[in-house]
Amino acid sequence: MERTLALIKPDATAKHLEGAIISRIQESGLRVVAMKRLRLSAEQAKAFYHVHAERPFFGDLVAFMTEGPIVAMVLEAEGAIAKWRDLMGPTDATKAPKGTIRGDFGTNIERNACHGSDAPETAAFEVGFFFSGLELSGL
Ligand code: 3AN
Repeated sequence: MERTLALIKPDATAKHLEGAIISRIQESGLRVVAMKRLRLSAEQAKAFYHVHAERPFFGDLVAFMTEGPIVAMVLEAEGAIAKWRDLMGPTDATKAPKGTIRGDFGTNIERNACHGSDAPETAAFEVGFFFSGLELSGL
């Protein structure tokens, strides 16, 4: 069984899309094993996205990710990382097909409704960023 981190981003929580997105996750066969709602500080958002620190969009990304609450989840399934990325669709919501979460609920490459880990190493870092071992045991 594989685990991945999913975030419902501030654009989606502002539009009250949490329920719709969680329904799609559950209908796809991904199991929600942990979940919390929180608002990131700028320091926390910078730490989460540290790999993008040198990119020109970093400041905008941190401002966006801190503008409102997010929902963080750990999803579990065989091939959970790829499964969740398929369900989200491509990063740029303007290019994401209808039927994907970003295609249906996102606005552009930045305001794209959700996040998912892109590899096992990033999933391990990202799950550990939001959830403790205690929160992830016995689920
Ligand atoms: P993904 O989240 O699909 O793995 P990444 O890792 O390439 O995409 O990018 C991380 C986040 O940075 C994206 N979710 C997106 O919100 C933002 N981002 C990526 N590229 C751009 C860009 N050119 N302009 C603005 N934001 C971007």
